[in-house]
Amino acid sequence: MSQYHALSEQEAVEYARNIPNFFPEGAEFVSREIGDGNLNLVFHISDKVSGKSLILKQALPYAKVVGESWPLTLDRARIESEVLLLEASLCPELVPHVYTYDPALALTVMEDLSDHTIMRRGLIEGNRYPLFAAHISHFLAKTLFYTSDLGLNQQEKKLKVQQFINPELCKITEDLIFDHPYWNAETNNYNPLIRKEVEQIWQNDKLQFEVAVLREKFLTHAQALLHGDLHTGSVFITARSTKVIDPEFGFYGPMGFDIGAVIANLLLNYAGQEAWIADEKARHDFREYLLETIRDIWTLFAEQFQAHWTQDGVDRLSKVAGYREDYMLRLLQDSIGFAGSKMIRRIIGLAHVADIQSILDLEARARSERIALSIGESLILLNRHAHSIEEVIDIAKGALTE
Ligand code: SR1
Ligand code: MG
Repeated sequence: MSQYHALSEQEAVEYARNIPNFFPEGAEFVSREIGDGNLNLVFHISDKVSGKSLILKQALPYAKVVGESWPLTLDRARIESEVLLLEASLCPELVPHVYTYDPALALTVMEDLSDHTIMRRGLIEGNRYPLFAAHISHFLAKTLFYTSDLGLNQQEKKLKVQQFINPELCKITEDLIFDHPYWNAETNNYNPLIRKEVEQIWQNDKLQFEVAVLREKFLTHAQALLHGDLHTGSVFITARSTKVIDPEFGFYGPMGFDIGAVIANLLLNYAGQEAWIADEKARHDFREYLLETIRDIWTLFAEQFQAHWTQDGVDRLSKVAGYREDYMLRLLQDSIGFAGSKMIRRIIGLAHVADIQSILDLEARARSERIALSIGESLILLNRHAHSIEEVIDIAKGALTE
């Protein structure tokens, strides 16, 4: 890593110019640093003449959201590029194409998806994505089944656990999702108008117990290769296409963590719509669309995951009577619990989501935050007792009437 330094825009252009067989001779480059995430530099490089373009994504040796005082491993760039390649072997149409990875600069060269929109932004604007449920359930079923002990030889799986060991990024999740939001931690960042609700969460022993159980699963349950940060900011989307990006938090963990992340982020948007859609009927309809999407995601995921199980299950014991049904129920319960914890962290913890944070009026924002906290809390308390995705829908509807 001795060659490593953060690229300037000019250096990014020079780097792109030297990528073999991509840009033609005489290219006229335009470069923009477009990284708006918490951790990395992202350069969009295009050639005005040919119209060709690509993305250079470079990991910084610290968390950009906090600054140089929070050092962070560059190995996450390797993890991200290797997860993307593995995902591409399972569902190539759902991830960006990786052209090359440069370990010395912790830099990945990948397909430009600027004809897509970041899904979080699209949802805030009230756009609907009718194919998303089909696409994301396909992504989840494929990536989770075929990297687990169900779909992969168990010795091979253990080597993958080793390949994707990601302690530093997991530590961020362990702290920011499962620990800090539940006490008066310095990293927390919440709207002063919801202080009462936040303190109630800090004093809720039943809730804290469930969070401890979820955290234990996150720490110990190496079930499948996860994306690890599958929120709607990690999805590029159009009406016809879905691309899952940014798997730098990838590691072997509990499957429900990825499924729960998708559900949580749709519900955070559901809560934020309090402020975005003024007309009551239109707001109700959009929220119904979000709930329908959640129902479809779980139903389609469960169908496809079980079809993979029946067709490609490698483990004799996975055919034991009742095991598959029991596994699917535990998966649903985990997904619900993780969804709840992912909602609460976005309201109380360090990193928020634009669906709610960009509501400028603090009173209006607090209304959305209370809805999100109420749903998150109910999902966590429900998790180990849940039997159906319908219970999630009922909780979300109920939170509007409190
Ligand atoms: C310090 S990183 C904060 C958050 O950004 C990422 O997207 C993850 O969700 C992480 O928890
Ligand atoms: Mg990210």
